[in-house]
Amino acid sequence: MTTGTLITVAPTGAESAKLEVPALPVTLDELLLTAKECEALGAAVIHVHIRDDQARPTLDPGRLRDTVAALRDGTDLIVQLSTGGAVTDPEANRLAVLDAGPEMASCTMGTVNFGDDVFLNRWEFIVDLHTRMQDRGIVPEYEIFDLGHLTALHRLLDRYGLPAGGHVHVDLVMGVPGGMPGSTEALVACRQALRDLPEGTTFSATGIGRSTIPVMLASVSAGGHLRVGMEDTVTYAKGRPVESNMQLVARAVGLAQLAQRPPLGTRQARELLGLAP
Ligand code: KMH
Ligand code: ZN
Repeated sequence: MTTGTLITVAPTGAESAKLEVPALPVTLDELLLTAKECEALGAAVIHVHIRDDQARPTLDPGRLRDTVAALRDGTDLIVQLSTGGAVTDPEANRLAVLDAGPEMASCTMGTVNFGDDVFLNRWEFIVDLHTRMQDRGIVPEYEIFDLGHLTALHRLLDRYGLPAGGHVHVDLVMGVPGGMPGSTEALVACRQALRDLPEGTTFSATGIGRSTIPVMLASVSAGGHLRVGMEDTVTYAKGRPVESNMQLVARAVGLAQLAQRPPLGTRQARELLGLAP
């Protein structure tokens, strides 16, 4: 059993509109302030999507580089750029995210229906992302939207080898309409499947929308870690919009402490994930 809890904050995402969710951090200043406050509360990793001047999702290379630099200068958080982007982003732009030189990047392990859209992740694209990250020493977080994505990860590691740093970390993204449900049963099924992956593989989990709390509870009780944030959850409780990402991180910290697995600091988190100190 892991002794501490890795808390990842995913503050923005690509799906919510600033007009509908005014508390969403969309400018670099808003993102940086959020990052600093979440780090002070106990987050160790930040999963980053950025927006343009109109608050629309973008993968603009210059903005990505500036964002990585600002987060690196202003915090000690592990910066994990999203290569998932928005469902409309072309593969070439998603691959180019790696040029911004983050410590970590996401790598989604398969295609999934995503509400009314399709989040496309072809096998060749996954291989490309994985091997480019190996070449550049970027540590992936494998995003798992369905049980079969873990089978794909097994195949990927078998054929192309371990990621940079040698440690395998996956994030279970549960409760997406079209993906696996955000239930204890589904989390336990994933945890069983993790046994086929290299020894020491770790997992975090996040539940979209109303599966947020059941997934947090299931993950902590199963020895997993936590991802929280307004990318995944904009309602704190029935009828109560989320006020800030900090509110979600504070709740996760409280749960981790209750479970006697307090939040990992950034140094411990780097050690866990196989990142350079
Ligand atoms: N925005 C979703 C289509 C990731 O960041 O890697 C994909 C996503 C996964 O959020
Ligand atoms: Zn994301």
